Amino acid sequence: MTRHSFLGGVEMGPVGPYRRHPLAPHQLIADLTPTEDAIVLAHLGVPRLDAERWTLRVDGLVRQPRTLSLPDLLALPTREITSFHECAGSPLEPTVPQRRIVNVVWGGVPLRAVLDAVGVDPAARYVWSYGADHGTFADVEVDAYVKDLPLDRVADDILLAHRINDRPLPAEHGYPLRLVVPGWYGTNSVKWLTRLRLADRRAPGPFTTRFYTDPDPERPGATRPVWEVAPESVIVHPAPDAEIGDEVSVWGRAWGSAEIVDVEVSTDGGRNWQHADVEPRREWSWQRFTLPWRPGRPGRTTLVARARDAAGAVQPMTGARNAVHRVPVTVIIS
Ligand SMILES: Nc1nc2c(c(=O)[nH]1)N[C@H]1C(S)=C(S)[C@@H](COP(=O)(O)O)O[C@H]1N2
Ligand SMILES: [Mo]
Repeated sequence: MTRHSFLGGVEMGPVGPYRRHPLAPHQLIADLTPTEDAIVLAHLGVPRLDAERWTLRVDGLVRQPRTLSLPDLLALPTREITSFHECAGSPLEPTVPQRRIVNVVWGGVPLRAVLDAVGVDPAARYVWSYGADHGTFADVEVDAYVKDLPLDRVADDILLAHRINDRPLPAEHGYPLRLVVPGWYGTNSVKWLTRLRLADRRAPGPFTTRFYTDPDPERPGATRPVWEVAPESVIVHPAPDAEIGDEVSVWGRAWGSAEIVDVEVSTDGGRNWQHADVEPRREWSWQRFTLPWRPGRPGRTTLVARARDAAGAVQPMTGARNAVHRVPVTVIIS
């Protein structure tokens, strides 16, 4: 990989006070997650960037390479996108569900506008995105966090975001500018962007070739990148170990790259299933599902939810990052 030298020595800081536990599923009460409750993931630490010195370089297979300042970018038309934002979990344990999920409003410049301004060469097929952060992850030396994105995914919803929930990005979320790829796992939304490079192939480097690659179910022995979010759901209410009376409204959140068209809820640990009511998707927002439940008999039981997306994919019961969420409860009937 080419050395990432144009920024000079970027100072890296710890994740600091922002290294906190994500909200548990039963805490996902707000439709829009406040920024102070949003997940923060940083493999290499948090670079503290000086916006006055910061620039975004756009080069590679383009007609007119450009270097943009923050005022240049802020002068372009912006748009807002509400989207779920989920971490794929540790790339070292890719099948362990973490359920680090929030729903936020991003504000920024559509990537498309910047690509149109530089003129993309017809030979280009990918956008490589470089973060300013560097360091060591899992014993691998990293010059810069780099991810790639196929050009055919670049629609108007992909943002060079400078705002989250109506405020400038805090350092932890990528100040001054980050990529946001709505509907894809968070790992693809490169923070602290310094460079976009158009290329005719996928990016080399540990975060595209070694980490964040899954076995490809359609091609035995091959891998595929951790891009699209598999269908998933969590039960928000009732909370784990709640005591349930005669009637309760079981509800939760469901999301995925493809719209969720069905959520089934089991109130007996996964033996029998009932269709919940699922609200349609707005933009890339998570979708609420609801099932009224009148428990028939008292005692301990486990609630389970499983989502199905428009492409027909269903959440697996175990063994995957999007495996079903289970909530043990006690039914008390007087
Ligand atoms: N430059 C850079 N971008 C990054 C990362 C990183 O370590 N470095 N982590 C990624 C991961 S794994 C996730 S889940 C999201 C998290 O974004 P957030 O911290 O703003 O919630 O950022 C992604 N972008
Ligand atoms: Mo992540």
